[in-house]
Amino acid sequence: MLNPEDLFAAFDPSTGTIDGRPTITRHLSDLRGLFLDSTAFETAVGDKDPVVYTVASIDFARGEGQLHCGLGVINPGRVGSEYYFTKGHLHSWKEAAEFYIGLRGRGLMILEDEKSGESAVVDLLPNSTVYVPGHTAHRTVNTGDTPLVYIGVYPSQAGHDYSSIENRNFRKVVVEKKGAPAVMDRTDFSHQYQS
Ligand code: S6P
Ligand code: ZN
Repeated sequence: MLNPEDLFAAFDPSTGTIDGRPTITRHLSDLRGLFLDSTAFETAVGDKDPVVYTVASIDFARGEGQLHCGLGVINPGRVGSEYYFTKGHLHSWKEAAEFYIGLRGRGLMILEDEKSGESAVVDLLPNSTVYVPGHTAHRTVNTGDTPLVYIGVYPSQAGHDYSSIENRNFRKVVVEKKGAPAVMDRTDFSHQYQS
């Protein structure tokens, strides 16, 4: 059925909402265990447990060949020197690729091949796209001082697999160094925070 009311969706990049569609909100406490500095993390969670990001999604069409999309907004912020980021995931249907489209702000995507562990860190900027191949874990990082706003378009059957990321995390971290974002190997950093 070509029902214009289903096919059209108005979104607001300022609020991160899509008219009539659900939005999920991730607070800092939802990211426990993923940041390098656990002491800075608990301090930052504090009483207020700030919102790190929201994702509104359009998922009315399901099945082979169908597409979903998400409108993500990551607030600016850091835990210690590490910039705010998304949980990160593989797709449950491993072959599923995804296009990210930058709308506002500036950030990076950390990509990691699930088999070889090869990493790439790619700019996510307005008027640009990032292609996430299948079998590639992806995390989005806001390296700016304004909200990072983007859209992701992915097969309806992609799904989210968060568990492998929660267990081993990404090999690359993005930290503020002398006022600018720097990409480092996690192994070069983590010893500083081990007690
Ligand atoms: C879904 C797509 C995005 C993310 C969003 C939040 O495949 O990649 O819509 O869901 O960026 O990230 P995460 O890792 O918390 O799902
Ligand atoms: Zn995805």
